[in-house]
Amino acid sequence: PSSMEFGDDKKHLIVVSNRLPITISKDASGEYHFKMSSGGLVSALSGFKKSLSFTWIGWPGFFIPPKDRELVDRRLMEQYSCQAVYLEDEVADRHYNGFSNSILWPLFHYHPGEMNFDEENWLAYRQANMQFAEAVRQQITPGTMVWVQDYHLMLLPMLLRGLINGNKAGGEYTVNEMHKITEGIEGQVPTADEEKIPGIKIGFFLHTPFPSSEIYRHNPPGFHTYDYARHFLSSCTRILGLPTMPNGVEFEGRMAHVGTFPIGIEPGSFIENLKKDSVKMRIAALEQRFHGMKVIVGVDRLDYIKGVPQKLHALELFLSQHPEWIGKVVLVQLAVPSRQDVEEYQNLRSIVNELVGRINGRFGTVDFMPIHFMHKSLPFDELCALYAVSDVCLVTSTRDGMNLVSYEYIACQQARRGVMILSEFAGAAQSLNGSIVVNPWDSQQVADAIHEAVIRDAPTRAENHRKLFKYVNKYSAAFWGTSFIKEMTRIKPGDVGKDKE
Ligand code: GDG
Repeated sequence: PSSMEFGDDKKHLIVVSNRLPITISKDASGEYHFKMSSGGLVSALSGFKKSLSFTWIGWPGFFIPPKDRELVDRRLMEQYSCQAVYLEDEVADRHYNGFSNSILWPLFHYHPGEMNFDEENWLAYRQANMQFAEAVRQQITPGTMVWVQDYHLMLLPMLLRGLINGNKAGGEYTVNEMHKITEGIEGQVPTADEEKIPGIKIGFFLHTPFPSSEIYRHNPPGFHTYDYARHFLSSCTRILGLPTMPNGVEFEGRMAHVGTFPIGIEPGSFIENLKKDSVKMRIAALEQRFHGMKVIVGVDRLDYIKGVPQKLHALELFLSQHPEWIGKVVLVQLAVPSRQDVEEYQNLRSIVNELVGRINGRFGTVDFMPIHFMHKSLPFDELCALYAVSDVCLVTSTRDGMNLVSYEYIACQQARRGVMILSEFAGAAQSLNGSIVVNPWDSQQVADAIHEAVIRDAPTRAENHRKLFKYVNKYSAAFWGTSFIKEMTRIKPGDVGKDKE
């Protein structure tokens, strides 16, 4: 996008996410190393680097001793325009594992059974959000736009409003009250700044689903799908009694605009990667390896929302009902280790290990195993090659904000035109028209979809892939980021009610 899209002035954008987009490491000699991470948000933002100046604020990923911080800060700011928020170990652990991933994550994905509430974790969540708010406040100047990412930082918009307006830190507590609440937790606590800074816009994007009517006291205005936005607004009305309209909610005399912004990928990076000789050679080797077989690919973080046990049950049912396919269909399941400090993730790992063992034991032979299971992450080249050689991609999430794996598979299927089987509970199911949509709890339906996918004729596959590919190309990560920022630029305080939907 040209700078014209955002107006003539080069705007300053602060992106805030739990983790910085830089991987920092410290070697044995104590020297620090910095590497840009890859990811949806990083590539989405690179799309409009020219028209905006931006600073990224986040946690560096591990404890950095105070004596090293000046050096780290300098490198981060000079090379990457990044500012670190230094959290004490206990605050970071309780904020990330304890509250974000043991309360908000299961709650937003309809997994109340996996929720573990602990008051101290909630206090650490507030504490971390306050430290982020203070870090952001130090970077803002009149007219700055702040874009907060995801469920780790849901108090941040409210706290920041409180800090920059110098009065209340949001609806319930003043900064001093919060200070008292968080007493006993190590770390820096911001104090209210009396000086007002005009024209600050704060945007928030939630990368997870937003469930139907639950209790939340915060202010997130961007969602992947229309349903999530609607759930949020009806929660505001039903639980908090706030006045809402289809595209916004009024809170403490302010209007918060609410909109739908489906995220995407940068398809070009996958398409270009498939053209590399090394990747082509790897594709050829894998095709040789799976010659005469249909390959189903599964790529999921090993998280209970991804429905990996449901996927395995369905595969088992398919093989038991269609024994003619035993030896001819293989599931390559990549399960990326995730949040291994949280007990529920350890339990899930045992369940999945047992199921894989049982199904391989039941249908496997000396020459053949129906499931190739990997509990690790693969290099990008290997991932692309795997997507490219697979005939089917199977996503059975029981809840998933969007699911970018489905987009990536489609981007890598220009030659093979494989079949996308997608859970109706993934946000992506609402946009990826051309997929076979299934209910992951209905093993029979998923087993039937697998059968349909492996026998589907080439013209039908090509027709569906054409539709899917067109969508994935248009609704890219850059499109997502640009639309959000454009919307933030466009909205004027108080004009929510006048907007068209
Ligand atoms: C959250 C929401 C929403 C996976 N294994 C490897 C690897 N990956 C990469 C994939 C993909 C990403 O991880 C996974 O993204 P998803 O969107 O599928 O899922 P979450 O991690 O749960 O993301 C989700 C998303 O936020 C964005 O808003 O869509 O619903 O849950 O990019 O490629 N990459 C490499 N090796 C691996 O082994 N290189």
